[in-house]
Amino acid sequence: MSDHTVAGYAAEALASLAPSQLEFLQKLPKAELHAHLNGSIPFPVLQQLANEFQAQSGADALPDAVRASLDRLRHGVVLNEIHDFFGLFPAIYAITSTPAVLRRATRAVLDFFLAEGKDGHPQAAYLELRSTPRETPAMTRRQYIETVLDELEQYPPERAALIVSLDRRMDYRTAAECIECAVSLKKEGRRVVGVDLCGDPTAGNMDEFAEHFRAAKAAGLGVTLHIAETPDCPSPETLRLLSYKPDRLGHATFLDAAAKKIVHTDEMCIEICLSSNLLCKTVPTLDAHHLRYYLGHDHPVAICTDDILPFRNSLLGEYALLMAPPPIGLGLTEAEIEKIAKMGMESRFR
Ligand code: 6MZ
Repeated sequence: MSDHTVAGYAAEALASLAPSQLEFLQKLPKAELHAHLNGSIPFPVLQQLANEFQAQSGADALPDAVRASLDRLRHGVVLNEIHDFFGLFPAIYAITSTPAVLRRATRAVLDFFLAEGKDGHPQAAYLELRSTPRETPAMTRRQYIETVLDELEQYPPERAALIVSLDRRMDYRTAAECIECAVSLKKEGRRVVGVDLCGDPTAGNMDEFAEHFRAAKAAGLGVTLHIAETPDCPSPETLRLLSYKPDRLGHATFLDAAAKKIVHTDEMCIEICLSSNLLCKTVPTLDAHHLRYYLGHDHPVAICTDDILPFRNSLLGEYALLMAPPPIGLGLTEAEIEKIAKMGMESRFR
């Protein structure tokens, strides 16, 4: 498993399964709890949106840097390390910057996860989609969230809900505005169920975020935090984030013993993104993945995709990694996988 660029891990695992194993995974009700909207747009849809953008705004409307990132996404992203990954988003954001385009991108992501596939089953029985509200010349942050919700609420409540993400680089006022929007929209009966902390794992001052997560919890919103995603995430900061009492944690790859103790005591569900961690090279091999540790401790986990656009994976593919025989996958039994899928469903915010 040394030369994987995109899709390799999950695709190889899917290809190694017997038809009956594949059918078992397809039928299994699965929850997708960790998918970033702008990282989950199927590439052909993003390409179509980029073409339309150019047709409307002129051939030179997209800067060279944006075109270069689109080329990387088209050919399959090879990452040397996780910081390479964040540089892809300005290109995607240049395209999804109006309510009309954001709406179409959202619809494509929802369809990817929730519409019935060729096999007669959706990727996910339930999707908690997350996104960072962006202010652009064409929309306010509140309009951004409303646009996503307008599409998401086309699906019944038991199928889809929204998590509002705070980017670690946000200043205090911007993060406060996002939380206020999330809380007020929830009060209005809109389908916002939680808040998230994401972005470059080494950016920002996390002390400043305490109040935001307190306000979110007070309003009854679930809290999930990307935490200890890279080895250079300082331990005091990790403990500080855990003191905000999140319900779930994204990645949690580099928790030390003190942090693990809190995570176990408070039964915080770990959102596991196998392909993402392997492709971003924060985990060297599947065998070394921290999922093994959590399964060994009977600790709640949820299997998730993170960003299907750069990683070219799928929820079915991530489950195939659980089932495929080693070294392609973890070789878990159907009973074990069924239990994992159930943990994911039980860790929903609604
Ligand atoms: C941390 C990530 C991420 O919010 O604009 N994002 N943050 N770690 C990851 N793992 C590899 N993957 C995605 O979706 C894109 C944004 O999600 C965050 C990044 O901040 C990225 O800009 P939205 O819909």
